[in-house]
Amino acid sequence: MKRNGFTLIEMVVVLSVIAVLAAILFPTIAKHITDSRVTRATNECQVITAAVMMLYKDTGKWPCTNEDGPSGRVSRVLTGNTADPVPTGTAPGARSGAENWGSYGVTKQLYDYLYFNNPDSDTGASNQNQVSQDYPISGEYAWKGPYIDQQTYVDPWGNQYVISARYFPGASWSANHSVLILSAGKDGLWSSPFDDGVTRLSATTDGPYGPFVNDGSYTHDDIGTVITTNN
Ligand SMILES: [Ca+2]
Ligand SMILES: [Ca+2]
Ligand SMILES: [Ca+2]
Repeated sequence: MKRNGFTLIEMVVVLSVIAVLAAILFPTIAKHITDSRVTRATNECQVITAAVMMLYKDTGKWPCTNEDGPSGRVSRVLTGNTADPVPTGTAPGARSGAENWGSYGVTKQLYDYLYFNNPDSDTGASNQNQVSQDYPISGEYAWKGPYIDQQTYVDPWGNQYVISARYFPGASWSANHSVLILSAGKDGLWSSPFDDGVTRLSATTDGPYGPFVNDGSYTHDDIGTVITTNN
């Protein structure tokens, strides 16, 4: 008997097999994509952390700006262009102060410390290397950047990373707080307390929590690193 194409039964069998394979593989593939994004975010946080440490080694200054900077201490350092989004929402069960990652105080862009020599209140390449306003460019504490090989960083979900620069050493409130560089993660919502640090992690009333310690009482997908400052 001569055959033309497939029988209905054959088509049903083939489509069923495809459907089963897709059902099996899709969650695996989706998880793999998510994992690779988490890895990228973690790597970028580490790259930025290393660059901040190099800046400090050369200039003796943290990217928080007090004596050199805009009026008011910088509370947050953002890593993208000013137009790139910074999440403002908080996730269900977010810790107290999580909203500060999206809104707190005076902000400045990371590239004004690590890519351009411009820690004062203005912004961008055209305002760098100003004598007595920006880092010195000669002498023992000279700025020797760029410390990063790209001007801006946004996380794998399109949002800026945020550094809790308020807690770099140099202000009375910075003691016993960790400086974090943090991504809001896949959900684009903040869960971690802005002032997460030594005090909060050791307080029995608070319990252990934060971006890296989870007591199981809440879930979050924030990603970040700690910048160790010895304060
Ligand atoms: Ca200036
Ligand atoms: Ca400047
Ligand atoms: Ca999150």
